Order: sequence, then C-alpha cells, then structure tokens
Amino acid sequence: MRLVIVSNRVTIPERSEKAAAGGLAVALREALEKQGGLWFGWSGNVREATSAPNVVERGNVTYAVTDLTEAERQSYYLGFSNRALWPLMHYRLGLTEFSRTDYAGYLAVNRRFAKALIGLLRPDDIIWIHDYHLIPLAAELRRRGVGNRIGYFHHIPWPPAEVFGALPFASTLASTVAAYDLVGLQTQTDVTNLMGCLVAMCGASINGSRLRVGRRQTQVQAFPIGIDVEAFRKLAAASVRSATTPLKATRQSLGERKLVVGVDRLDYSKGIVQRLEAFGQFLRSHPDQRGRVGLLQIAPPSRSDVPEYAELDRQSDEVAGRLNAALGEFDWTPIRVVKKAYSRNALAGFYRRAQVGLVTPMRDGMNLVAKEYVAAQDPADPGVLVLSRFAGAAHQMGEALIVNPFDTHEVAEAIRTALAMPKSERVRRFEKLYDTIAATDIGWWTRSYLAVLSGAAPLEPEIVPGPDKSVKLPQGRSGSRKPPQKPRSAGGVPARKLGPVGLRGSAPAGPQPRS
Ligand code: ADQ
Repeated sequence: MRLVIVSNRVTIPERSEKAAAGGLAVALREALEKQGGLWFGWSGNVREATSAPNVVERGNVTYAVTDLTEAERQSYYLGFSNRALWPLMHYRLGLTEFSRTDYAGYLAVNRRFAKALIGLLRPDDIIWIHDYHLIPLAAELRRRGVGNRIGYFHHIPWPPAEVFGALPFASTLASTVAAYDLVGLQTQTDVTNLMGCLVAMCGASINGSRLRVGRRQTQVQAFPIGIDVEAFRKLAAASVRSATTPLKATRQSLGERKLVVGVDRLDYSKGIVQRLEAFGQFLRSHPDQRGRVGLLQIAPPSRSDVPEYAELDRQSDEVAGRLNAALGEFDWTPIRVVKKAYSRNALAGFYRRAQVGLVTPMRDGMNLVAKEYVAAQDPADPGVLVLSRFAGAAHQMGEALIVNPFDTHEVAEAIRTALAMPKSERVRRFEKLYDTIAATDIGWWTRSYLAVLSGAAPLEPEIVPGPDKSVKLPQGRSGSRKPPQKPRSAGGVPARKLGPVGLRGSAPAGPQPRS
C-alpha cells in the first residue's frame, strides 16, 4: 500500500539532504520513505500559467509539485485560506474577510489539484490530505471516481457551529468533509465542534465517533500532534556545551538575569501583543523584579502580504517600544523582540536557558512550542511552562501553569509564580509533562493516524480524552525519559499495533511555512 500525502506547500529536498530533526514535514517524509510514496502540493512558486506537475524522484519518494498563478495565490492562498478560514477557525469573526471571488478561486485550485493528482494515483494508494487549504479536495477526488481511502488532518482549531456558520457557504464546505474516511483533529473539543457543524448544517447523524451524511460514513477523531521529543532533548543538552550557539551570547548579555521566552510566528492567533502587555504588567506589579528578568520574544514575520499581519508587525514594535521606554533602565532592556527565524539548535538553546516558557496564544490548534520548551529543559533544574488554556496543548499539559491570555493580570501573576516556584515543584511538573509529550510524540501521531486510516487499527471513540483531563498515555515508546510505571490504556491506537516510524537527524532552520 503506497502512502500519498497532499499538503499546501511541498519542499523537494536536495539530493544529498538528510532528514532534518523535529518538524512535521520531517515526520511525514519519514513515513513516506518507510513505505514508499508520493507527496503532492504547491511548489511555493508563482507562474503566469500553470502546467502539469513537476515530478521529481528522491529515493522511494516521488515529489509532484505544481505552481500557482498570481490570481490563484491571491484568491486560494492569501484570500480564502488566510483571510477567511484562518481567522474564522481561530474564532476571530472580526478579522474574517469573505469574498466570493476568493472562494471561487479556492474551489478552483482544489479542483485543479484533484485533476492533477488523479493522474498520479494507483488503486491501492492511501491518501492523507493536510490542513484547511484543502478541505474540499477529497470531495473533488470522489466526484471523479476515486474510491481509495482518504484521510484529512486539520492542524488548526475547528470552531463551534455558531462561529463556523458565519461563513457564507459554510454548509457546502462542511459537507465536503464527509468525503473523507477519517478526519483527524487536535482535540476532543475540535471533534465535538466539527460534528456539531455537520449535524446542524448537513443533517449528519452521529454514532460514537462515526458520522453519517447521506450515504457516506466518516470517522472523526482527535490525534494530538507531537514533536520529536528525543531529538529536541538532545539538541538542548548539546546547546549547553556548544561554544558557538546564540546561547553563549545570550548567557553573556543576560549575566545572572532570568529569562522568559516566547517563540511564535508573528500571527495574531499567538497573542504576542497581549503577552508583551502582560510582561509589562508583571513588571509594574512587581517592581522588585525590574532589572532581574527579561523577556525574549522571537517572532519571525509570516504572511506579510496579508494586511492584518502587517498591522500586527507594527503593533508589536509599538508596544515593545512603549514598554521599554516606560520600564527600562540604562543598563537593562525589559523586552527584546527579535523578528527572525533561528535554527532548531539555537531555539533549543534559548528554551533551555529560559526559566519561563510563555506560550499564550489566543487560540491554537496544538502549539508545538509548548512541547519543544518542555523537551528542552534540564531535568535536574527545569523551567516552568505558562500555557494558554486556548492552546490545544493545554488539553494534554495540565501540569503547566494554565492561564487565560485575555486576562493580562492572570498572565502577569503566572509569570511571577513561575519565577518563584521551588525546584521540587518544578521538577514534579516537568516530569509529568515530559512523560506525556514523550509518549505522544510525532512518531506516535503519524503511526496512530495511519493505522486508523489504513484500517489496521480498530476505530476507538475514546482515542483521546476531552478538555482539561490529562491524556491517557499509550504504552511508552523508546523516546520516553521514564517509561510509565503501569501499562496504561491507549491514549490512541495501542503502540504494539503500529509500525515503527523512526525520527532522526537534525533540524530545518526556521519555522516550517504554514502550509
Ligand atoms: P503553527 O501555527 O505554525 O502550526 P506551532 O505549532 O507553534 O504553530 O509551530 C510553529 C513551529 O515553528 C515550531 O516548531 C517552532 O519551533 C517554529 N518556530 C517558530 N518561531 C520560530 C523561529 N523564530 N525560528 C525558528 N523556528 C520557529 C500549526 C497550528 C498549530 C499546530 C501545528 C502543527 O497553528 O496549532 O500545533 O500547525 O499541527
């Protein structure tokens, strides 16, 4: 059975390039390499006219990429995907810009992708489609007679029907989800919301985790995405010894001062401006802390062509400048905002050096930074994670300090609590968090999803528990620092039923572009 992955953006690796550690792209590439496969999507290039996909072989993986025209990029990518679906799915109706032209462009690109993909498919392929750019792709494939198993993973939140229903043509778009055999979401809340949309808008009926719309039956389950915990742990440990990473320079420039770190794409969903304000509030409420701790916010710009992102760029500069002017001293700058991407080695070093990881999105599908921060800590003297309750990660990571990012005072007090937390308490929380993320790492995620999609694993309605309960872990895998004491019931598909997907190597520089 060949695996076919479809995602908005596809980067063809150089011939000599080894798999880099960490990201989703790497985990997917390894899954493809393991069983042989095809990766299809947008090349990232824009051309005046599009032609047949460019097909490139790398080992047993075939990459097939197609360009977009400028009109397609505007309507499908910048318009409907990033100005309508992205804010809508993040519960930001005020920022949602709908245009019929963009929607038509979105559907047309999905149709074009379906036509191009069909020419490359084999009868026994299983097809795994990723993210909100491509929701109607399976429906387009089915219309053209494709009967293969097709799965979809939605990386961002799915909002309740009252929010999703504000989108013109919401029910048409929602109904296309029924063309999939398996729909994966990050949390049980997202599962409930998607099911609610399909019931309210398409008359779906639900039986456990199965959803029926007309004659089609779809399995809808939560698969919380993870990171390559072991690789990240090693990178962070190595960063301490390295004489060249930015960590050394950070050490020199900070001296004995404590560090709070935030790492995000510059995106309004990540709550960066609110976080800066909360740090300012913390320094105002606790003047004894001035000069003793600094915030490093790493935030490379993304989607700068979208006006809301350009505005956020300006706003974050303005807020950081205002707070630094009001609270700084001649020898201490409270907030440093660095708008560039770093290598994973450097990020791991920053996480390791920081006493507090501040991960406070207003809404987030999962948030991998929360997991990276924990993976990078020194087990003997770990830092504290402050985590938004609106990140999918909060469903698994209850031992973090969970905050409401809309409440500046609460976040400010959590920073204070984190900085003052005794070591025994920090170690206790860290150990639980680490065990959770190690047991549900990126290899677990890929295996679990593909086992259900391919029909090798039983469909399990309770694959992941609901909000605010800590996740039930599957039996430990080699990445786990401390294997669970007792065998626990599956937080997903039992590990023994899943084929191994090893992850190794070192890491891509910079964030993966949101595909
Ligand atoms: P994103 O919105 O991109 O992903 P996130 O999960 O935080 O958000 O992943 C960002 C990645 O980019 C992390 O691996 C991080 O290390 C990296 N990164 C961020 N800033 C960086 C910098 N300055 N330099 C280098 N790397 C940087 C979407 C959803 C999330 C979901 C993921 C995966 O929005 O909710 O967790 O997909 O499903």
